[in-house]
Amino acid sequence: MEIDYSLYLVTDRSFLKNIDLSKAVEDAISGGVTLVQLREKNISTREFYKLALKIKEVTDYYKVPFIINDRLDIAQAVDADGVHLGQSDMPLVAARKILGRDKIIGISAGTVEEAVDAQKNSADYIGIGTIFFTGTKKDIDTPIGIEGLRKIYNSISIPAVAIGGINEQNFKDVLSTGVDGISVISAILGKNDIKAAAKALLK
Ligand code: TZP
Ligand code: MG
Repeated sequence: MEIDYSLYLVTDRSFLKNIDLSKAVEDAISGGVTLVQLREKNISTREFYKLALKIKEVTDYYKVPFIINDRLDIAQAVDADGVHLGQSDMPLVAARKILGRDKIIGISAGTVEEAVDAQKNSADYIGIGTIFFTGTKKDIDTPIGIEGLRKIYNSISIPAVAIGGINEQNFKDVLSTGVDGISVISAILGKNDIKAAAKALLK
């Protein structure tokens, strides 16, 4: 499967006002989002599973790849296209054994070493970050900035997206590094007009 990483939506229901996640994801896809990751940090396994099935109906309908954050079991149970794993999650080598070659595995990397290691161990793509300070993820040490992004991106040859504090003011600087796409939460889900927000970032 050839993946378009241009505009990668990561979900966070805490941003939504008067709209459920299915509708928000549908609006975002209508605006041009090319990839969707379901990210849930405080939810039971049963609720995560049910929500994943619901969101997958939307991504399947629009033929947009669907990625699950952290949970390989949920990804397998709903037959998602893949998982996204951080440095404290299931190790990539173990995850690959479980999921096989056909599923997408994305890895978060904040250093050259982490990115190179993920590439060596068969990651499909890297999520490079955190680029800028963001209120969305509180456990961030020091943002790596555009120069940090450039250095990491230049150390690998697999696709990569940048994440963390990316918005309509700074995304052009981010893309100037050559990175394959941007990954955002608040710049889309935090806006009243989700479709328009996605559209503005896509162009
Ligand atoms: N990983 C690194 S930063 C981040 C994640 C999930 C949050 C990105 O959210 P936003 O609102 O696009 O800054
Ligand atoms: Mg994780």
